[in-house]
Amino acid sequence: MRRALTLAAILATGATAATPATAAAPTRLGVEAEEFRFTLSRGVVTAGSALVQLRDAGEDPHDLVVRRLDRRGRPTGKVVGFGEVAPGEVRDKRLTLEAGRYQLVCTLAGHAQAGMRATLKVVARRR
Ligand SMILES: [Cu+2]
Repeated sequence: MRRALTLAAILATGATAATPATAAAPTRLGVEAEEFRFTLSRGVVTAGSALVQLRDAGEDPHDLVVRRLDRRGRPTGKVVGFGEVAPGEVRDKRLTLEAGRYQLVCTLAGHAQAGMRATLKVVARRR
């Protein structure tokens, strides 16, 4: 009986980790950088703590800057930079996201203009 309960607890924990809507679990967002685009693991995340993983899947260095956009699409508030990553490199950062829209850009010369920009939608957490 005790063994069954332990197993149930493990299964419940696993289910929690896989469900982004669960209160305690941070949202995970993967961002793959390559020439010349970002590929996001999802386009919409829930507000709150988010674990963002940048991976350079290309052949050149890239960086990632995340900034919140106001209603008119202008950058507002804090800017979060991941710094430059080399091909094959992975960098994690924990961000606190508010509901709204965020812009993701590579700030290396010419990269954003060539297509390294993406938009992330952040929706309010359900109560
Ligand atoms: Cu780039």
